[in-house]
Amino acid sequence: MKLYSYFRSSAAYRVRIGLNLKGLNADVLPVHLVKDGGQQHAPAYQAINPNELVPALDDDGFILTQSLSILEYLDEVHPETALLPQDPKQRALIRAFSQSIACDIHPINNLRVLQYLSNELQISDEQKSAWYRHWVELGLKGLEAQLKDSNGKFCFGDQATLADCCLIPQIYNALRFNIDVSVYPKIHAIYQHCLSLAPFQHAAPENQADAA
Ligand SMILES: N[C@@H](CCC(=O)N[C@@H](CS)C(=O)NCC(=O)O)C(=O)O
Repeated sequence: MKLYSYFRSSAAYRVRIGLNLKGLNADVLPVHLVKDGGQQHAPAYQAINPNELVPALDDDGFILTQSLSILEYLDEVHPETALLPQDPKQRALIRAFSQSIACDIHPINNLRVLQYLSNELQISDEQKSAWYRHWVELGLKGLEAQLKDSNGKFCFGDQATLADCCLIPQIYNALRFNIDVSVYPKIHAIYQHCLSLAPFQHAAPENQADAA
């Protein structure tokens, strides 16, 4: 298996966590999102992901994009250490939580959106930070509320799931933008716990070969 990744990409970070939780090995192929005008825009990479985004998984010639699809595919093909439980209601809640991050919070704060705000709309760095903080803080408030019945070590119980694969990279990103995550006590505790575990540590941006 090959994973097209960028060390700081939170979507690729989700997949790296999932692979590690399952004990699966993948060759990580770096796609630098800034260098050379963004290697995700190079024709060779466009042939892999026409959306010009990381991650992409190549499983023996089967190419798949979208981090949540990749994680669910891995979960179906390699069911050991399941990322989704059997119970339909729990599965649905975990998917809803994961999609709150991957569909609602992340896309409007993605690199190309922030670049458009700066380069095309010419907003200042201060305004750009205000944009990021506004949408992320609103999103985290909603996530904390979704965890109101959660009392385990992870988002949904005492086993890591798809939700944790999505939450940890989003919090890592929020901290890079100096957002105080301690005001979200459940999220904060889950983040601290996950950081102490090898599958999460090995997936962290600073531990990637392409980390600057
Ligand atoms: N919905 C996609 C999002 C992928 C995505 O936005 N990746 C970002 C990095 S986290 C990217 O490649 N950005 C490049 C750009 O904005 O040009 C997924 O979950 O895989």
